[in-house]
Amino acid sequence: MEDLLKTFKQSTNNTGSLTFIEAQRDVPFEIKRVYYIYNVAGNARRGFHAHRELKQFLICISGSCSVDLNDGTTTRTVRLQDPNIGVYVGPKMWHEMYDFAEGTVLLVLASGYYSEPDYIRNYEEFLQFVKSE
Ligand code: T46
Repeated sequence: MEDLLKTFKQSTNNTGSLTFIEAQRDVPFEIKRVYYIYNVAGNARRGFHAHRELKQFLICISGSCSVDLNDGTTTRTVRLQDPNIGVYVGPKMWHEMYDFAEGTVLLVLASGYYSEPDYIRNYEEFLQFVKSE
């Protein structure tokens, strides 16, 4: 699995920090949707799906969480805990998010509008989909 973590540009001075992300420059797609996940209980696990076509970047802009990324062969775990570091979650990547610290806000930049048919929520179906490509 190639390196999926990306450090975004940051401007810091004595008044604070500012991170900026430009579509098709800092992320390899046009951003069509932004959503964020918050108020997550520390013992909750989310995700449990892959996308057929959607490309996304996940960034913990506050707090921290862990993300398991599984391409059908290899599973990698990343800990997101820096507001200027994101993880790329492309198509055909089973992902689960867990171990959310209290107050965490997980920001997601997505290449497409919400589309339930783009989700594969069954793990066996995911493995079949990966093999068939
Ligand atoms: C993903 C991970 C990282 C909408 O109606 N519109 C939206 O744009 C989104 C993202 C979700 N929803 C609805 C669908 C469900 O009824 O909100 C509900 C919760 O979504 P879900 O259970 O899929 O949430 P997560 O945290 O498991 O997954 C989300 C994204 O859905 C998913 O695309 O990759 O975050």
